[in-house]
Amino acid sequence: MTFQHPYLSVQLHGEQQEIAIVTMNRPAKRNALNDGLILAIRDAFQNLPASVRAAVVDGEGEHFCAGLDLSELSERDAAEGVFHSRMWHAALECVEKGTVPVIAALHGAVVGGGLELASACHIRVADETTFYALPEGTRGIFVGGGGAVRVPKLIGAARMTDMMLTGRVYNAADGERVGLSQYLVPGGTAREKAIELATRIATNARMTNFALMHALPRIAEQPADHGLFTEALMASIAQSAPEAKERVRAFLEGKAAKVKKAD
Ligand code: 1HE
Repeated sequence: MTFQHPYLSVQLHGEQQEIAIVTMNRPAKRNALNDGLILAIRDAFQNLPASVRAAVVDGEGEHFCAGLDLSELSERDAAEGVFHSRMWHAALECVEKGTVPVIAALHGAVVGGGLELASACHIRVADETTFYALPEGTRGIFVGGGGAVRVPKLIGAARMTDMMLTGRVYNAADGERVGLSQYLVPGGTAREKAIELATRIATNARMTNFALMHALPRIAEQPADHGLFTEALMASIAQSAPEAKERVRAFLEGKAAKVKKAD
């Protein structure tokens, strides 16, 4: 355990302690994100130990996360609401644009702010019990944790509009079909699969992981000509790292794994 918080734990995993497992631990409230918990997520990602190369986020209990803690919503005026949303933005930015790739291990409810948190991660692994919703629409509010930006990038604005206008709930299989998750695994195995992926990601060259986290999303938002220019710069920086040269040499000398046919 590297991080002390009543509702959040960070455990290190792997031979070199290269995986951080960040677990929301407020199951009695379905891991509802109160201010303390969202700030703890920010602090955890800002202070990952130097050994960490990939992280997993999951939730204790029957559900990944029930979203914003609605019991804290009632007393906020408009200005406080803006600052509260900006606080979420800053916290989830630490997940998305931090130091290491983050994999969300999903089960049960992934709703509202829980889906916003999952969307800030780089890969989502869902087990068969997972379901997704944006109940903000029916609660008379709006997304405020970056969902308006990140969820349409996964599933398109039309599907998000439908989820919020109609309260539509996606099950795990349909969630994978539309792009909410990249992996669908048997019930109870999302964490295990996420750790397996994180372990593999942790062996990548650091500059490649950096490029995927920091260059790729920015290139996606640039005009094509700018994107191609940024890509050329990033490619050149990545390939000039000694680690990249070693990896390519190892392949040419027959010492590195080939790409295998998919199962
Ligand atoms: C909560 C919350 C919460 C549960 N805030 N307390 N999110 C929502 O609108 C989803 C609201 N939650 C639910 O629909 C359900 O709780 C679940 C489908 C997630 C889980 O159902 P279940 O039957 O397993 O649990 P439960 O009995 O509903 O809840 C257990 C306890 O957790 C109960 O408290 P208790 O004191 O009566 O035991 C619930 O009140 C409490 N609880 N969810 C506060 N969300 C940055 S903007 C983001 C905007 C949003 O995220 S809006 C969407 C909010």
